[in-house]
Amino acid sequence: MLRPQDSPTRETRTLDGLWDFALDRDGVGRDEGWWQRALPEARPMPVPASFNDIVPSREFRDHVGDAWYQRTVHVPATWGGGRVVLRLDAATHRATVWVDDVEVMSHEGGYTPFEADVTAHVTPGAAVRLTVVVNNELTFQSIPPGEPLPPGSDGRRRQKYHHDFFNYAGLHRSVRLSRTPTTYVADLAVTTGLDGGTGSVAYDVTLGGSAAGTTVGVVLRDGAGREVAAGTGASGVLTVPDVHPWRPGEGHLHDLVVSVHRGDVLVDTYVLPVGIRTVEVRGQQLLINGEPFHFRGFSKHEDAAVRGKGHDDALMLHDFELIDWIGANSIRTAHYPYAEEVLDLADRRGIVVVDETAAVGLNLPLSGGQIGADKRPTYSPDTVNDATREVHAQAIRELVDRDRHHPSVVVWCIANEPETTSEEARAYFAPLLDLTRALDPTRPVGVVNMFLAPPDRCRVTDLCDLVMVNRYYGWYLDTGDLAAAELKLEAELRAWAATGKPVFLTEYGGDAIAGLHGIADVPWTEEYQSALLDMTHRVLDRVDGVVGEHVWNFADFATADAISRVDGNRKGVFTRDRRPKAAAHTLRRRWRGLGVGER
Ligand code: GCB
Repeated sequence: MLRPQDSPTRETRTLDGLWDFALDRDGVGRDEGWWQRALPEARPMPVPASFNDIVPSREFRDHVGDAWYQRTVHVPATWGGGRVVLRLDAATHRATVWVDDVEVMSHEGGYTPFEADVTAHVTPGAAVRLTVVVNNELTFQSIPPGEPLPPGSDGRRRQKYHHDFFNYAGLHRSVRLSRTPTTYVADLAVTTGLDGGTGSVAYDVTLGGSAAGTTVGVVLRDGAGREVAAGTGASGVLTVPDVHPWRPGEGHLHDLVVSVHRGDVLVDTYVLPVGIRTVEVRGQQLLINGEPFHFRGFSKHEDAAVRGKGHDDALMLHDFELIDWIGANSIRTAHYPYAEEVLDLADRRGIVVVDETAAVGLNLPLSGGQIGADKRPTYSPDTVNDATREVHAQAIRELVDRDRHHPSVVVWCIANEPETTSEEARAYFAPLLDLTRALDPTRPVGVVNMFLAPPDRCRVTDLCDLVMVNRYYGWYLDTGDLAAAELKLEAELRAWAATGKPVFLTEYGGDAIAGLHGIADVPWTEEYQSALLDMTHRVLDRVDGVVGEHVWNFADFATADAISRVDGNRKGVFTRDRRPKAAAHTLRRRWRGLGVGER
């Protein structure tokens, strides 16, 4: 699925802004056909945003079930004779969409886009009623999983989930209506290569509509707009002598301009930004353009006060400025695919990305922050099962399809901290890893490992291209005893390095309440958080085979209520409103190589 864009042959309109909104408290909207008329007791709701924190009430924050969005859409009179497409960049966790009385699409999964050709249901020059019902229920067959709890004392529905971030829901990203020609560029597959100073761009164009009498041509332009290669035909390989590659820290992009002609008439044109670069795991190194790359950075979250997981350009830009300020070179999209705008910016700024599905919490022994509380097997006919794996496979397909053209993305991460010690886990993950490689043979793929599955017990990491481990020595283990933590972390990382694969510490850190200080090793203080990071870095610098360090987390973020969480998870190096804690300066000194007294 190609993203909508403006071009000489295409036009797009965003439908962002205030929509009408109604919580479906009693779950009656589908039976009563709410899409057929104005929503009952509608109130305004911003798109994009989570609905949870807009209205100051627990009813909104903790709502479980359906929530309805509606607005009027005017279809431009100039759009006659074209193809009209409606696209939602994300609806968390699933949605059904109606144009007037007609159901046009449904989608499962909260973090990837979906679209429908609605040409037959709209009239250029007239308006339609657009209705979207979003549902936030989690089950063992959703990604991420969850399950219903008995109703609360107020009679309201409740649910439990195993991941450590608030279950925000709603229309989190843009909604767009666009017009394309009826013969159009429907899909593009691009693979880049490098051989010394010569780059290559293999391309394959799929046309939609009637291809009769058309010719396809491509032109590749460098960042300055100069034509560096050209080709004819729907597929081929472009060669770029003296290529300017995309590389970490320098997001040089080319534009691949695809043009479809019928005779002399331009039928459609589509422009895809392309970064010419290679990625490879060789021995214990991860190579970008043949050069060893060391990940320095963070896992993040899409999370902010008021708007929850709603995408916001200002916050995104500010975060990238902070990433630059601190000297990081990479991020991980924990624990779900982020807005496509984030990857666009990472491409342009040369920030490297580990791109993750929303498969987090496939681990019942680690439940509600307690280990061993839930005795049920994670993988069984009644819990995570074959149906879950099919939903998971679809999430992987949609992630790869959406993000395969971003040069910033160098690793696919198909799950965070699942249960991986059982034979069932191996049987669950082996086909998913195979699927990811079949979809994209050009990038390494992995599953993030958690501490209950050390090297001698894990049944999944040996199937991965690299070792990705989250470790909280000094926080959840050896709390307050950094000397003990240092010994254990080193022993474990050495054991992972002995597997011969590159080792990436994908999470480490501890909570700190900004402004809380202490002299000795006192957990929750800013000093302790810094000291824990320093301890971890000493270990990382001693162990060969380590290719990356990603701190958990870039910023404090919202979680479900829990006695171990103080208004959310406080492992941020920045507060939720992006003020640096002492740890931010600690990291900046390391990552920018600053000497004593330098700022
Ligand atoms: C983890 C999880 C992450 C949590 C973090 C923590 O291992 O991957 O989602 O937020 O630990 O702070 O407990």
